[in-house]
Amino acid sequence: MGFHQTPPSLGNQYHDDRVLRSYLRRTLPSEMLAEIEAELEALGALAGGSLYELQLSDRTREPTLTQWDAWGHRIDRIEVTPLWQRAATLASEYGLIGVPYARKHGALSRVDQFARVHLFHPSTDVYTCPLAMTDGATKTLLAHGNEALIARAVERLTSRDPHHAWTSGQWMTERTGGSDVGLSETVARRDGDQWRLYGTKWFTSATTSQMALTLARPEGNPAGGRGLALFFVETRDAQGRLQNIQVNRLKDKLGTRKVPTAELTLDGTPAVAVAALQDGTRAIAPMLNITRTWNAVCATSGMRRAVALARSFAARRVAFGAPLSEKPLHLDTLAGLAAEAEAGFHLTFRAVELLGKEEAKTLTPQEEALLRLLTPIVKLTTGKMAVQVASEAIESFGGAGYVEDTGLPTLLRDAQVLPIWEGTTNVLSLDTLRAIGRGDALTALVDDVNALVSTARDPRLAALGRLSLAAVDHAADSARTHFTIPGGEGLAMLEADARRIALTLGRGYALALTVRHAQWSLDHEHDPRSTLAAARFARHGIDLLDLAPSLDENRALALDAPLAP
Ligand code: MFK
Repeated sequence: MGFHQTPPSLGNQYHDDRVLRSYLRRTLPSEMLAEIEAELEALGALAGGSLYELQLSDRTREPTLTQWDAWGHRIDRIEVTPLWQRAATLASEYGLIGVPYARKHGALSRVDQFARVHLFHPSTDVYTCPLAMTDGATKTLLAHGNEALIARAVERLTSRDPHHAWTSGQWMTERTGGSDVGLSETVARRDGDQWRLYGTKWFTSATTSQMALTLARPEGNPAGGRGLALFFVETRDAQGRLQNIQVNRLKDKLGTRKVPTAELTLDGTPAVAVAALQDGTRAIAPMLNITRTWNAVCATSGMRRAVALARSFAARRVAFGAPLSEKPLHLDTLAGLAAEAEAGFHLTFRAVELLGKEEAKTLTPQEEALLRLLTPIVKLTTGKMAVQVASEAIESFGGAGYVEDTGLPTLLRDAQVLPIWEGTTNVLSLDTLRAIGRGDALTALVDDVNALVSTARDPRLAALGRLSLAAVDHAADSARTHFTIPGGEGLAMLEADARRIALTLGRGYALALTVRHAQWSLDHEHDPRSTLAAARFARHGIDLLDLAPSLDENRALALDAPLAP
């Protein structure tokens, strides 16, 4: 018998997603679920059917950049692949940006939107990148209240008509680096009654967008983030020509190969100030917080896809005399992946719920502090999970997972960007500390964990709830203790522990949310699977702060330097 295997297949990705469906049953009023369910089913059918087939057949195509036409004109035309063209149409038609701004279902409109994104993302090779930025730009324009720009762009950004809709870029990263944005070198100069931008943007995702929000330093402004200002740019003029923008090249990246990420030179690009001519990093923060939420949703839905494919394969692949789905060790591996995916889902959708409440203006002050803290935590926690799950999932296919024409390696490549863009794990751990340092976000988080786990009546869930509370308490105490140590020593210790603190808060909160859902599922669905997910997730480790090294130990090990006696 030769090495012939049956490939994995996907069914309707809404029907098959127990976690999503159970969550929506708990969270949404039944009339709302009945109203949106036809669209979720249709998206689920596409995601597991024709869109998935198109994704597989589109695998080797990549965006192209044509810099010159035959007659010597600089044109810098980027063409995206058929999968992305189809994804753009579907994104508008299914309201992936329109739904939360129409706000038909009040605070739950964000849950509606991100349930759609959860189904859409894994079959569209990261078309969610321009969508995330489009959502972020919409939110940012609305937050700053610049009526002329709102009138010009928001209706297009949120349009459900694919022929009318715009997407937006978010041009932040320069040659000086992506994390320390305050170093940006792009200059804004006045030209009569408008601004013109001069500089190089080193990473600009999805450069085919009709507009972008970007940062530049108005001439004469001081250095640092405070001296930057937030600008609105339309990429093309009324004749369709790029507005003094040159596309130098497309980036040759490890993953997100369908995303046309470019290096741009702006040489007098007309721009409009979105807000005050200073405090640019603060001004763009609403955009960052939206794209970070998208990142978490996409991390979670990518995990769900990896699990779905691995499950399908396990039922078909026979080795050592039986399907993998009958092998205890293989099942143990898949159970671990499913647990991570479920806990990541509940963590992410908690942030989604709070975002919806913020926009419906129904957040309490405690929830406001919680949302600010949760956004970086959710992004960094799920980004790390997504890489581990993708790596383990492709391993579960053996050699087939390492072979390009199965389509499986893309799972890992596209997961690997999630802990990097929109703030690396370390930058977001520091942002977590920034959020902790303001207001009483930690108390809000600990109180919420207390409330969530107090719903657990099942003895196993109650024990898991105590574990979650102990971990979150430990992280909160650790952060507070460092803050109280005088001098620079406490802050240095805090910074060294920042990732452990953030991940312990993230995993602890994810466990509490899964426990709460599991109790509901036991009560209303008589389904123990979320309980099993909570228990398995806990076994992977929640409290990462035990036995944290000292600063001197870290230095010795990291730099291979002698340890001071
Ligand atoms: C599949 C999903 C797709 C996802 C979309 C993908 C698109 C990819 C495109 C990109 O990758 S774009 C590049 C993304 N870049 C980043 O995320 C930057 C990462 N670096 C940071 O986040 C740094 O922390 C930061 C640039 C914000 C540091 O800049 P500064 O100027 O040193 O900030 P500073 O002084 O700490 O903060 C300035 C103000 O902003 C402060 O407020 P005040 O002025 O009132 O004191 C901060 O509190 C506020 N701020 C910073 N981050 C905030 C925030 N406020 C709210 N939320 C935040 N996240």
